[in-house]
Amino acid sequence: REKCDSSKFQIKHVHIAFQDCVTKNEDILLERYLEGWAELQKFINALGIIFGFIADEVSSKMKIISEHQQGVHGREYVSMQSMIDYELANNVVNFKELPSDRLESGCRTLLRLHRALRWLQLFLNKLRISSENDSMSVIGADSYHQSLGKHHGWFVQRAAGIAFLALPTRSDFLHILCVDDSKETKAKLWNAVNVIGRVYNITQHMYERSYIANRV
Ligand code: 1PZ
Repeated sequence: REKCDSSKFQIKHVHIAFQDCVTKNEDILLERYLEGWAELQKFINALGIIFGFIADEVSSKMKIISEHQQGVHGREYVSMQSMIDYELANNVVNFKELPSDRLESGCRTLLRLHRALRWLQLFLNKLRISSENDSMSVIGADSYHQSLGKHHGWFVQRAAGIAFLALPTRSDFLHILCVDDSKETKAKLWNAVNVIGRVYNITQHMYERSYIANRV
């Protein structure tokens, strides 16, 4: 087995990025938020090629947001609130899919990542309270049905179901996470769950205030 080194995934990096993306007045800085996702992608990649379609989906959503950031209205895409305000004021929020030559809105795209973050929060918490013989597939699927799965059609749900079945055993999973089965790990997971939960809640409130949290 390979040793964990700093070039690889570290739960600490996820924690730091999602912690730092929150500003004093409870806005979210998109660049740091995307860095948190970039770190999560390393983890998805470490799980193996079966999870490639999930990594690709995360990449494509991240790419849309960074294209907005690099576009002519890039200044409006510094924080989540500025993005929402700009897109609503200019009537460019879309929730249906667009023709391929047009960029999906930032609000629509971020909502997908936001819902996936809720899955991660539930998942890490279930992992934290799990014990040696618990199945990662069950933990993953249960978290999914309580969150992200509610927003997916049957085809994506089936694909996700297959991905969960391919998750490694709990001890291999902890190894890929670069942690061991200890009290210290449970504390790290608890901290990550809380930081992710905070980002999730702030985002959710921002979307609710703008009446776009329940759009499809
Ligand atoms: C640990 C790895 C297992 C994670 C499994 C989580 C469940 C993943 C199911 C992902 C299916 C991806 C296929 C494409 C789905 C898209 O249809 C939707 C809606 O986007 P639209 O089609 O409306 O443009 N995309 C999403 O919902 C974004 C999902 C991202 C999933 C990321 C989960 C990874 C979490 C981090 C893991 C460390």
